[in-house]
Amino acid sequence: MKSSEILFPTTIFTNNLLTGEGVKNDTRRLADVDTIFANQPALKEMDRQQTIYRVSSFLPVRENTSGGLFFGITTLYPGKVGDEYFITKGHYHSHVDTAEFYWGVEGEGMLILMDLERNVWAERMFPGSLHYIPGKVAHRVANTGYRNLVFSACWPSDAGHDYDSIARDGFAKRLLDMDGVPTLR
Ligand code: S6P
Ligand code: ZN
Repeated sequence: MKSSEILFPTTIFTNNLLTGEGVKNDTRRLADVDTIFANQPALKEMDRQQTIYRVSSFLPVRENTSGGLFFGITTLYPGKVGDEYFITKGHYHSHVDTAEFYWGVEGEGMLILMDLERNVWAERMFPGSLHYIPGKVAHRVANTGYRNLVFSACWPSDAGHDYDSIARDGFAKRLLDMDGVPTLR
């Protein structure tokens, strides 16, 4: 019975990291995500052990619970493989109808979106930018700046992640640095 009790939260969110109950931290190194980049010769010259991004997630309920929510914060480091900005792997949701919110916290970047017909577009990310990602839309983020890009996310606990479709078919367009201008090609 929690009636009349005043509780301290079990999970704390400071310095863009989560600590406490239900927290999961993941690190993605270049070696973990190298196949997502187009310029494989450029990649061979790079330190494959360098971290590309970190994800801190608060999973207060079991994966696949209907009606629950998950929360995450991602730090994507600046850098490029050839002309292509560092990006997250990207995914559709396994329950393809489920939506998600992303919002910009620090730095600048681009949210790259692709629908099931493989139309690709992007939204600029900056501190305070808010992005509603509808169901049936794959999503990945690029860091187009010179410092860390930090963004948060909130998604349904029964969304799941379909990484395989993106690993197999990729996004139909890549975000490239064309003379200093981020361009979808
Ligand atoms: C989860 C949410 C984010 C991403 C994170 C890394 O649904 O979209 O927390 O997991 O930004 O991206 P990815 O594509 O490697 O999962
Ligand atoms: Zn998602």
